[in-house]
Amino acid sequence: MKIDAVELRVLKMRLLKPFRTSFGVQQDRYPLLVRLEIDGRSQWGECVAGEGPWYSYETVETAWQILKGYLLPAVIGRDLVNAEALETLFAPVRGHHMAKAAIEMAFTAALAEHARKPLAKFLGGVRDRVETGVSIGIQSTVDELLDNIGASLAQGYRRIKVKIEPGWDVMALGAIREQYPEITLMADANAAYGLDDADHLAQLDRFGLLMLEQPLAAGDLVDHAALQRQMRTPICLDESIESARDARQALELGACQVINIKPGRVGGFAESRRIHDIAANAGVPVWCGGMLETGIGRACNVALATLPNFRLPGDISASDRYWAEDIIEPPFTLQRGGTVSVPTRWGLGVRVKVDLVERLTVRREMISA
Ligand code: NPG
Repeated sequence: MKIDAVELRVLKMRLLKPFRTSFGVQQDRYPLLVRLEIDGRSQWGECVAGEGPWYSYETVETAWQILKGYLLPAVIGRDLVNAEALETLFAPVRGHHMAKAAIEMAFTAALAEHARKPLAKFLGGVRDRVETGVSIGIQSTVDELLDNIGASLAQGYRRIKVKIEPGWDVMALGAIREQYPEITLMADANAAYGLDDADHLAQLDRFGLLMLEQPLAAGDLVDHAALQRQMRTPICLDESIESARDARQALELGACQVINIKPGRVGGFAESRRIHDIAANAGVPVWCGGMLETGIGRACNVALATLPNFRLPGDISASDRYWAEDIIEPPFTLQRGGTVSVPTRWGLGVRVKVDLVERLTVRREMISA
């Protein structure tokens, strides 16, 4: 199959509620969308890069530039038999996995459609529903945090993840456990601590957390291994794992016991699959993270999370958690048991609301050969 042209767009979308992490507060999301033209048909994809270089060095602006300047010229007009062929053409560009993933995932969805399969089946998925949880940002007060958790549980979410940072950890988690001793609870630090905090972090062991996500900096695999030796709570890595090689090295070092796979962070579905397999062979469970995606990225995450070793609930909440109106139809909704249904139509499996996308667009450009 051949990609004839690619349209890049940035949308401006207001989040229903501001989202606060240890990086800062986010009120608006500027999703970077790609629309591949293949055989006269459109195939949409989403880049998960953030507005600033906090979670990763990649941003909406750098992804646009790398796509336009390097990645798209390498693939437009070339015959591509599979996603690996695309990866080979992208390989000379170092890093920039988020920019690469946007194209790889859209192209894979096109391959699925061509093969007349839903994306999940095309990837080798084994489920028709995926378990999901919520990610609750840092709140101003403990009461607000508890209210927020209560509301999420009432909606039917079964796993609660809370963001933590120094000054908002032991006290906040203690208050949660007092009110909700039994819920499935985990914490995400987004790299806010250092190994000097090991004794402090070890206090989290008493809260029976499902896992502690990314306590230390992304590059600190050795320090994560040292921290894991000092804590009972399983450490999960997110920012640290940008490739299958990272996953292999992290597991060899004992740096984590769980891996969060975000296809947008690791370059797409093919690399996600490799990480999934490495973890499965090591007996380590994985789950699918989220990056405040629109329904397009969400559909990709849902499809990936149907693979067998996605054994823990993902951050794949329903569309209405973030958006007044999602840009896809039908929107993702929360189903019984805190799950989201896997689309059954061929390809990406959801319809993009092109009129709405048009109204939300703040920047666009067509790239062709
Ligand atoms: O449900 O999509 C979601 C958000 C889940 O907390 C979430 N994502 O660190 O994993 C993270 C965090 C994040 C969001 C990171 C946006 C970067 C950008």
